Amino acid sequence: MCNCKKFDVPGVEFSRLDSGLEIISVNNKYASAKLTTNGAHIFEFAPAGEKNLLWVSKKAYMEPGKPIRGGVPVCWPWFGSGPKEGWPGHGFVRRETWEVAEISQLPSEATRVVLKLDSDMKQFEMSEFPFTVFMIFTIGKELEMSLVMLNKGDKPVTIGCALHTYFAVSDIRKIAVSGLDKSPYLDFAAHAVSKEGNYQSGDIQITSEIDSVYYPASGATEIVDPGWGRIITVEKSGSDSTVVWNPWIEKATTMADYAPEEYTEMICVECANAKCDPRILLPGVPHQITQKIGLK
Ligand code: TA6
Repeated sequence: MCNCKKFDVPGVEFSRLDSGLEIISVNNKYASAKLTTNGAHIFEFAPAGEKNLLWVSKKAYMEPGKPIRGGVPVCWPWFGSGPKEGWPGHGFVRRETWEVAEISQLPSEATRVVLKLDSDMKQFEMSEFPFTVFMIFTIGKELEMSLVMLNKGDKPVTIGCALHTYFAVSDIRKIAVSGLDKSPYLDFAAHAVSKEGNYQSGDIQITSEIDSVYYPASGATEIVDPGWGRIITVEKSGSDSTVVWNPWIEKATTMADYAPEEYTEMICVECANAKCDPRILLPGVPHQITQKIGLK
């Protein structure tokens, strides 16, 4: 049965792009949002009267089976390079079509969307253990999203993950990211003097490529954007590492789904279990990472 028939919730519509990508559009009194079952990927969240807080490249692939350059890619069950030769970066679930498990209107009139991917659904060649993952979105004045992961196997497994959020900004050269002062970080930028032994001093201001994994970093961050007169707040739980990334122009030219001049328009601030913050999933014991984004 088509999802549109199964979930008749006020303000929720299903559609499909020419590419076949299934889109779930949500409009309620608090905000509008768009997500796709491809990768359980949200790519629009605009509080009422505001612009989209999320950035999407104008060259993004909007096709089933491909990750979308922008919005919030769901990176799981690994962060960064694949554990085996030829396995894609940032895990495989962002390339899979997730099932719509639930859509409902909460008493607050916020909209809840739950998407599910289960290893019983199909044989995932890159899955080394049976699993169920859920993405739970609550679309209200703020966007809350949780990645809930369950190891259905009989032995512990180690995972990495991230909610790889691309935030829209007026100009990368004029913003600041606060909340990571004094945090140690690994520096993966091409120009890094040393990958290790770095400590953040004050707010992050960006004048070249940044590709930093802050750890320990379990607190909230803010993206201060004077150009658009707004401060985006990012609260999180279940995550002790925060990733900050902007490719700058050089790296931007290496990505087919990213127009080089777009580097000024975005900043990634990612709620993660990345690098020094892997998690061990015990059989049958769920772990979740949650982020809540909004405007101050
Ligand atoms: O989160 C930062 C990062 O790991 C960067 O190193 C860069 O690779 C970015 O993710 C984008 O990765 P993707 O696989 O989505 O192109």
